[in-house]
Amino acid sequence: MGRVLAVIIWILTVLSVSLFFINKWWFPTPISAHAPALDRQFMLTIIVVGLAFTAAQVGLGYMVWKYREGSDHSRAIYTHGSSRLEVIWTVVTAVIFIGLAVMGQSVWASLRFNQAPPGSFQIEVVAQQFQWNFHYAGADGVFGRTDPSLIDDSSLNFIGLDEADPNARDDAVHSVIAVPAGRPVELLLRSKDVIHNFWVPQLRFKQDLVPGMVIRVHFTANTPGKYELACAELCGQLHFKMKSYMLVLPEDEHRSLMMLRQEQFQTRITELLNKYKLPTQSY
Ligand SMILES: [Cu+2]
Repeated sequence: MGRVLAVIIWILTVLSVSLFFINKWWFPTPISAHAPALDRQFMLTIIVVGLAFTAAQVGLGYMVWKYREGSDHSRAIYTHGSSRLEVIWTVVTAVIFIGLAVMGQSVWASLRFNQAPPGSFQIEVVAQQFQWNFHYAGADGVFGRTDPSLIDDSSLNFIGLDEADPNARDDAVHSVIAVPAGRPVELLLRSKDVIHNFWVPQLRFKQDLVPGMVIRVHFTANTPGKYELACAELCGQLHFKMKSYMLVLPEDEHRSLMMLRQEQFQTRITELLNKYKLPTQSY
């Protein structure tokens, strides 16, 4: 029985590791400027963790085989262990994992703690159960005033935009996020109710939206197209419906979209959603 268990452990190890080599179920093609660095870091982590996993499972199988019932070694002996060995593997593990964490945080932190580059295109994001609202500043490039007391979902004023403010007249609010290709984008993330999470897998970007906070993040999307946007935080009963699209548009197309007032803006977004197709990817 001990031999069978050892062999099962080894087979499971080989199967688990081979899933990563088949390369069938993997990330979608990245579209953002920071994605290659992030993917490299991810691969490095997977390789290190994969080697540790394989070594541990092969060792486990070996022990099960060697000390199985009925073998020459099956009689248990009492041991205090080896403090030296324990210190060595604890230090080695700590160095590897802290090292990986330190290396990985630089890309992550650069998108969150550094100021967005000058000339970034700003979008205010207001999440709510269970929809996304993206607030665009319009032709003047200035966001109209918003006030929580003006929020009225029944009249479709989801973000509390103050219609009396001259800066608000050319603003547009839509459930689709449209960003210019090749230009840095800064998001100002807010939530009206619970924690939501902005996630576009192709961007390699995921960020919580927390009630009471304005979280600033920035990224550059390089490949024009239509991509799925999901809320990646279980935010309530209809969480699964909290999805939308991100349009990455060539700069001219994006600029002319931003010149449009709310009604034409809506129509144009619908046209663009039909024009661009989701990336085809087999999983
Ligand atoms: Cu949500």
